[in-house]
Amino acid sequence: PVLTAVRKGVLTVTLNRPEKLNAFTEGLHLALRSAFEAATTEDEIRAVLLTGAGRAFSAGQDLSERDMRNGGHAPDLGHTLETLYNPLVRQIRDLPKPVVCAVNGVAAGAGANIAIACDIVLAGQSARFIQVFSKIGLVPDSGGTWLLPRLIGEARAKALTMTGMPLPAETAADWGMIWKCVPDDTLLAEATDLAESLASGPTYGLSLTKGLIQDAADQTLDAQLDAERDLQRRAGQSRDYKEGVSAFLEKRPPEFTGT
Ligand code: LHQ
Repeated sequence: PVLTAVRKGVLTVTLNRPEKLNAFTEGLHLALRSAFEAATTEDEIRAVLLTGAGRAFSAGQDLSERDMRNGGHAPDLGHTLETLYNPLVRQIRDLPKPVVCAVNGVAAGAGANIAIACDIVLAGQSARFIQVFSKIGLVPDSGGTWLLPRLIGEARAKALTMTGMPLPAETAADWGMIWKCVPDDTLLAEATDLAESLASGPTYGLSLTKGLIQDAADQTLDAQLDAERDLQRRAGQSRDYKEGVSAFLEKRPPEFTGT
């Protein structure tokens, strides 16, 4: 259910159930989990690109696994979140490497919130983000209730989640919910270029930056100033900092190693 390939330091992870709009099954979750585990442990991987095969990014949870007709019992969705969705969101946020997401079509439900959990999100012009949960009586999950108000503010977050109205990629970019909206036919090339350029960048410093920005959401300015002091001290000891300054002074492109 997931395709993976490593090239130029980028692990590309493609959700691959196109006939079901890349809806999440347990099998897809477990394959994704292995891919992110590899991204965590393998030094040659310095950035991740997440995208979907076919015309959708992901339609969220596969609802055919949730059929309660004919007397089927209501499943424990808390368990599903605890064991499958929450670990995935944590893997994306905790990975000390940049995660780029190329949203190639509709991103609905958990599909939308997993997309926006990534560090830099590009979407094709035809993509739409749908907080579809309210259509089936659920609450937004996969971090959506935390991320959305921070990205777009409470007013827009409440309206999107309570109406389930599709948000076009261009508006998502205007609102600051994603990094940018690009033509469909250049999306993958642009996202790949970005991921490759991050992968050849000072990835140790980028990982510290990712952590600082994420932690800021629930820190005071005072605490954040202290954290910047501590992490800048560490970044200042890196080979990449030395290389970056040397390359600048020697008027040549830097060769970063991520150390
Ligand atoms: C699907 C799905 C799908 C199965 C399209 N499942 N087959 C977390 C924890 C635990 C449990 C509950 O949920 C969660 C979080 C969630 O993600 S809840 C939200 C679940 N997702 C949805 O409710 C979205 C359902 N899908 C849709 O509303 C539409 O398919 C969208 C708006 C995504 C796309 O619409 P269209 O472009 O018109 O495509 P389509 O509806 O024709 O779908 C194409 C095929 O994909 C179709 O199969 P078929 O065999 O008839 O061709 C759909 O049945 C299938 N599909 N989403 N979630």
